[in-house]
Amino acid sequence: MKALILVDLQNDFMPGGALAVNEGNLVIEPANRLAEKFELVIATQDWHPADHGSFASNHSNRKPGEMTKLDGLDQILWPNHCVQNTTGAEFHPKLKQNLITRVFCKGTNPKVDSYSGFYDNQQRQATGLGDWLREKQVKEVYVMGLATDYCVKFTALDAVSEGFVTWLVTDGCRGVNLQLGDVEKALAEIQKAGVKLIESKKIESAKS
Ligand code: VGL
Ligand code: ZN
Repeated sequence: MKALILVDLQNDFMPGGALAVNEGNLVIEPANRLAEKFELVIATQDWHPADHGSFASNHSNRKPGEMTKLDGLDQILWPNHCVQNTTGAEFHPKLKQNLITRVFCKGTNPKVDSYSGFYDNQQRQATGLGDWLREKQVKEVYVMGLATDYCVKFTALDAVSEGFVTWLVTDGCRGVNLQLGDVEKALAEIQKAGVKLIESKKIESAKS
């Protein structure tokens, strides 16, 4: 069994959003196209409480982009984003949500950030995604979404280390690039870990 994992296709990561990813909106079209082809479609949803420790606004005199420590772990400070039950946390209005089998929320613990759809950044708390995929006999996952250099990267890395054959859908991802070259670095790192890259069109032609 194969599954498609759509990472954080939420308003706050779209152009004009609180943590806007350049061209983030352009991945909705491939997401909808591929979702039609997969029996199992998972969406991850960044779902922070307002007092989340990754928000610069929750630390005195700190700005987004600066570093801090959260529970001993290096943490980039972000603008407030994907706050639970706000419009910014909702999926892009054009995403065909009826094709989504299950949503897994992450980032709910205010004391630790969670980039991966599988675990928090301390690797302590599982979201349930790994067990759910195993229960469904999934052996292979296709990962795409936002952002390439954060949540997509860590979701793909955890997928490989959990033993899934893991593909990254190249045209289905866009990155933050806080530093120039971050996206390229992320792609190199995940390929080194065993993730394979593929274009959405290739998946469609193989599957139909
Ligand atoms: C993300 C930074 C903070 C992401 C989420 O979805 O890549 N990045 N929270
Ligand atoms: Zn977040």
